[in-house]
Parts: sequence; structure tokens; C-alpha cells
Amino acid sequence: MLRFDLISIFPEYLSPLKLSLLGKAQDKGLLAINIHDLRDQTTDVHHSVDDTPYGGGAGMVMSPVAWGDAIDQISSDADQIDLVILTPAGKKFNQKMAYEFSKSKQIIFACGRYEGIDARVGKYYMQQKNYKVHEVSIGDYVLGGGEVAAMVIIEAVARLLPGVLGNPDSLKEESHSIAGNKDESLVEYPNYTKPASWRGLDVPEILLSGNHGEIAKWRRSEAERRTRELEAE
Ligand code: 6GU
Repeated sequence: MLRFDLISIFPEYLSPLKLSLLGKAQDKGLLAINIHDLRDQTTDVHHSVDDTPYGGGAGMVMSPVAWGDAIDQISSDADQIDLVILTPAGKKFNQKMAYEFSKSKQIIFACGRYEGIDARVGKYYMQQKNYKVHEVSIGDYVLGGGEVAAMVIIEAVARLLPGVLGNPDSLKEESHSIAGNKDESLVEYPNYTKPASWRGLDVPEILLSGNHGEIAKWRRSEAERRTRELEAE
């Protein structure tokens, strides 16, 4: 079973992880999500989590002592622990990474705030044979901290785990899915449901035809058109 551990100074910020699909998956024992307060996991007397940057400059940097204590505390005895350090300077998250993460035993998310986490934390765990370190960003913009980014990644990974989705067929055709989309990066075709006419807008005739071959061709060409339009932006 995949175990997700998140470390944050705002653990309440992560409470949506109890809801909906992820809440049900935890109840069914398909995955585990543990949320930790960085401050509670520190073992030094001051429980301090940040300090001024060496070399000067604005803001505060998160202490390697606090992070090292916290990460050690929650590490399992798995052969490989994936340590995800959330930072806008990381590698951009994508569906391929979601698939890779879905094979993990334990993923620890270090949700940094302020100007970031002391750079030695990543370096130290890279040197430990039972850890694989990933510095990850979720896109080209700056957030106040890694909490929301960690939730994005967990949501993308959890739905790939066996039993989490009610209907596993929905993985097959969706945008960016590896299973249905192979190496091509097509976005999904547009979807319609009843009524056939709504506020003057009609469902494309072909979808009402019952001709599955023609419908498949139409969907493919719509997916290609949408993908081209996105690329042109
Ligand atoms: Cl992972 N963290 C922060 N602070 N900002 C981000 C991000 C992560 N990904 C995109 N922007």
C-alpha cells in the first residue's frame, strides 16, 4: 500500500485530503495519508523551523535541522522512499511522473514556506541509498508554499492506484493518460450528455448516429484539433 506523508507548518491547510475520492480510498485501505506538523517532529529544544539566510537577503530560510529531524521521524523501512521537495525551482510535474510515483511504497512531501528549505536537505537525502529525492514544481507561477502543490500531486497519483477510481475505464481515454494515449500527448475530445438540444446549442449529429466507427474518427479529429489549438496559444 502506498503511504503518503506530508510535512508542513500548516497541517490544517492539508485537511481536504480527508475528503471525497481520497477520503474513501483511505477508508478502504487502498492508501494512507499522514499529515505532520514540522514543529512537532523537531527534536531540538527550540523547535525552530526557520532562520535568516547566509549571505544576506530578504526573507527566512527553513532549517535543515528541523527538516532532517522530521523526515527521519516519519521514514519507513522501505527500500526506497521517494522524498518530494516542493519548490517553484523544481522539475515540472506531469502525468508521467504521476505514473512513476504511483509505484512507490512511501512518498514524503516536504512542503516548504518562506524562501525555501536549506539546500543541504535535498543534498543529504540524495546521498542516502534508501531515498530518492525529487525537487518538483507544479507549474510556472509562484505559490506561498508547497501544500497545494503536494495536494495536486497526491490527487493525480492516488487515482492511478488500483481500486481508487470507481470506473477504471475512465483512465483509458482521458487527456494525458499514458494507458489510452500512449506516447502521444492529445487532450480529450469534448463530451456531451442529455438533452440533445440546450439553449439553442445542439449535440454534434454524429454522436447521435450510433455509428461507432465514425464516432471514434470524429473524437480523434476533435482531440487533434483541440491539441493544435492549445499549442498555437
Ligand atoms: Cl511546488 N511551490 C511553490 N511555492 N510555488 C510553486 C510550486 C511549488 N509549483 C509551482 N509554483
